[in-house]
Amino acid sequence: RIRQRILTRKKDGLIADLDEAIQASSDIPHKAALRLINEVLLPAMQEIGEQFGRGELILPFVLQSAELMRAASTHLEQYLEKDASAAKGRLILATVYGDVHDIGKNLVKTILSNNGYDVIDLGKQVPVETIVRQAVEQKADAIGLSALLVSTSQQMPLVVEALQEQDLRLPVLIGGAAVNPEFAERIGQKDGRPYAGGVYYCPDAFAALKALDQAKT
Ligand code: B1M
Repeated sequence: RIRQRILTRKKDGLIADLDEAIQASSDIPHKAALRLINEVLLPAMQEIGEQFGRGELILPFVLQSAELMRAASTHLEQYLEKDASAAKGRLILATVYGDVHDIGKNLVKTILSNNGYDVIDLGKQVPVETIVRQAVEQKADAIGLSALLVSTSQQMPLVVEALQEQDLRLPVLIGGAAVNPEFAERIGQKDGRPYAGGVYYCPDAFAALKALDQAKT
């Protein structure tokens, strides 16, 4: 039912259905909420993307489904366990310049914040200079970038270059439909010189958590 609501843009009853699914699940609420995100909401958005790609869906409909997805993940946040230990580190997070896609970024923020990281979310369409300046001013331990368009993913190497030029060594986490491990490897070096902070490709929000834990050790 929840999947159908996302696909057909039926908001009424969505929140009640989410609560019902959590209560009816044999899993604990935290696990049930994660399963809803990973096994229902994300595949539904994937399906929307495929329909849009095939020309079967117009853009305003994609936007409506995206709004439902946002409302659902915001509602599920209350069920996700919070790691109450002292902050493990600070991350500057942004969707790159020219790119308005922020659903994935917001999910990354939710998962990392709930797992002990202090996340400073700069929002979407954020210019390279703002990202680097904020990272310095906020004394960040890492930078997280999201890009869903092939064109806007080209902002990512610019961030790495700017960090390299200032001799900053912050790990850079990248994610979004426009990037892959090869891209991360490519932008992680310039003229054969590897970027000291490292560039980590993250296929999903949990990979971002793993990469941050890994970068700390
Ligand atoms: Co757009 N769009 N869109 N869109 N849109 C895509 C990305 C597209 C693949 C659709 C398609 O053609 N099949 C295509 C890109 C083509 C390309 O470049 N190869 C596309 C296009 C073309 C466009 C426009 C140009 C359309 C137009 O205007 N003609 C336009 C661009 C606007 C712009 O940015 N300048 C546009 C606009 C929009 C909407 C505004 C309508 C809406 C965005 C609403 C919003 O975000 N507030 C939208 C949507 C919803 C999509 C699709 C359908 C879904 C994206 C999404 O939210 N997925 C998308 C199709 C697709 O991706 N399959 C598409 C759910 C989200 C949870 O997944 O963001 O991938 P995702 O995040 C994942 C992982 O990637 C990862 O974790 C998340 C899961 O845990 N992740 C990270 C992401 N960032 C991370 C960062 C990390 C770690 C992991 O560390 C920091």
